[in-house]
Amino acid sequence: ASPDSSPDFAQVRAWLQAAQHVAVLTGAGMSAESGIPTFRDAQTGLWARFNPAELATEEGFRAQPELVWNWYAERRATMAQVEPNAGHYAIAAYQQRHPGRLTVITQNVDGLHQKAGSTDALALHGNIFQDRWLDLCFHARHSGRVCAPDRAQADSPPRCPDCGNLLRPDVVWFGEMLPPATLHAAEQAAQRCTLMLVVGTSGEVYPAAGLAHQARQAGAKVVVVNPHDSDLDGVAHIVLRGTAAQTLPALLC
Ligand code: BJW
Repeated sequence: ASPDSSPDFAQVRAWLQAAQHVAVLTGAGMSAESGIPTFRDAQTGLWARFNPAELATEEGFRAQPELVWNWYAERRATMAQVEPNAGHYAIAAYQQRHPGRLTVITQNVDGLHQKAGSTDALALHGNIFQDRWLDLCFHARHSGRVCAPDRAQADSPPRCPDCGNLLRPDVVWFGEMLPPATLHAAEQAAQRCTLMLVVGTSGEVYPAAGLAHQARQAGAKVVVVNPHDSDLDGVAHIVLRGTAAQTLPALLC
């Protein structure tokens, strides 16, 4: 039988129809069918081939800025070429049909929800297409002007020509705080939603995964959409075993 005809699927459709507010928490699996690799899938995940301590921490960047900068430049180039999939579009279309009813909370840095039309997506782990200073820029602080980074060296992070400060990708690495206002808005959405869909995340990374626990504790129905087991299956009332691009269009139509 097709998953759309299962009783579980019908139950989730009924919850969606009755929902006053829906939160959708997404992870890397949301963008897998757009062609972006996940982090922790066994064969294809980035952490199967690359070391997160080296590439996704501030210490790693300070130790090998060129290596980390180039790894992000490659991923940025891949992400700039891909398109949202049917799952991203289904969420955005639902938001258009029901203004104010659905909040997207994403761990993804790829901007695909935004590209699909979900303009107010809460990006918990930042945006790979933006950079920021690694340290408070001495030059910018003293001149009162925004410093123009020197981008002459294509293979290394742009530097402040005066104080040597480096640009880094504006993403959240391990051990770093999430952007406080974004996390606060996500926590509010988790606590006020009556239904949370948890799509394409292993649920291994906190505080993002904690939002599903918060939603459940506040009384929301929690539904996991994932083709494989995840750490948040136990938090869910219903687990739909399917992919984002297949399941969400049928669910949110
Ligand atoms: C499909 C599919 C399809 C496949 N359809 N599904 C012990 C030691 C050290 C640290 C900690 C610790 N315990 C807790 C911590 C904290 C740490 C953490 O949680 N670590 C755990 C891993 C143990 N968290 C942090 O450090 C966070 N910050 C923090 O806690 O700050 C506290 C603080 C307070 C005060 C001062 C300072 C700090 C920050 C976490 C940042 C995570 N960053 C990354 C990189 C972002 C930039 C980049 O892209 O490079 O974020 S790591 C990576 O993991 C990325 C993701 O957003 C995040 C989550 O991964 P996600 O999205 O769940 O992907 P996967 O691959 O894990 O799962 C994919 C899923 O999709 C799978 O389930 C598949 O089955 C499924 N799937 N195809 C639907 N088609």
